[in-house]
Amino acid sequence: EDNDDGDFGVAVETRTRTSRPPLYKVMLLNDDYTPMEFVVHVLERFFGMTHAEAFEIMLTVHKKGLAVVGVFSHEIAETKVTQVMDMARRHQHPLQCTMEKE
Ligand code: NFA
Repeated sequence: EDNDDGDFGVAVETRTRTSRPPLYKVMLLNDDYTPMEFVVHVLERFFGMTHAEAFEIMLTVHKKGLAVVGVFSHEIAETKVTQVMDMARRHQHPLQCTMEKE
């Protein structure tokens, strides 16, 4: 028969680069009214820090105005921000927690 198309059928695989999902910095902001012990408690409770770690980060926020307290996926970061803001509101403290794409 006369229907050979000459294709040797060599497989060609092209590499596809897969990007990681973006990460978000969760930050705590200083204010003049939230008690230091409350901030330490929040950092222990929602960010899994030891008391010593939490105290150190709290002091950084107090002295520098803000600090990154963790880096997470978008959904986890949003949950952390909500947990901190709800806790602060329940205790009537003006503590602010925000997130920002890394
Ligand atoms: N600046 C607050 C105070 O002197 C403590 C504080 C630390 C508040 C970190 C917010 C964040 N009581």
